[in-house]
Amino acid sequence: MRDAVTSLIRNYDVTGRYFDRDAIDRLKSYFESGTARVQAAAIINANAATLVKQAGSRLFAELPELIRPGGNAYTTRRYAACLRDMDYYLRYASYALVAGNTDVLDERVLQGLRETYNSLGVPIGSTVVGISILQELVKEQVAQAGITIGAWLDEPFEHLIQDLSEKDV
Ligand SMILES: CCC1=C(C)/C(=C/C2=NC(=C\c3[nH]c(/C=C4\NC(=O)[C@H](C)[C@H]4CC)c(C)c3CCC(=O)O)/C(CCC(=O)O)=C2C)NC1=O
Repeated sequence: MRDAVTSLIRNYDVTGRYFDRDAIDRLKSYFESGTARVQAAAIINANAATLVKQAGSRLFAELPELIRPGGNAYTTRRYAACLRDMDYYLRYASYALVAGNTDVLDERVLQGLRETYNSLGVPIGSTVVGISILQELVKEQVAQAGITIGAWLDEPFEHLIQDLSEKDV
């Protein structure tokens, strides 16, 4: 598992280079957004249960067929599994935010996920909608706390969405 710093070191060490201007700029930007990243993670931690619950309600309001007979989140077991998955996305996104790197998402969340979802008939498009709702709620909450939000806050969510949305070749 890598973070912004270890991944940069790895890239430069492979070719035996000192950090150049580009590397220094990246490091600066990571450290400059550092406090905000940690504050955002703290807000997520403190509100995780509510965020997941709200995102679920909004998702099922937007796509009510999911919780109707024949829908993938129909029955209490599958409804709970869906909210649990949303909770996984939120928790791992908070790790990636602090790490400033999406490696943890690739390693712990996305590996094999599409195959699992496909074999269980979990609709990936609807999952992506759920993740974007989480993203919006997190942004609202973090902005409300007076933290200046930036692309760094979107990054983990966009990464999950992009990876899940990739079409099979
Ligand atoms: C930490 C990394 C990690 C992830 C991401 C993860 C996902 C994950 N979600 C699963 C199931 C599931 N996931 C969903 C999710 C949904 N259904 C919908 O209609 C919605 C669109 C969506 C919620 C947003 C559902 C309903 C199931 C149960 C499917 C079934 O058993 O029929 C399963 C199958 C095993 C199980 O039920 O626990 C896995 C492995 N597990 C992990 O360990």
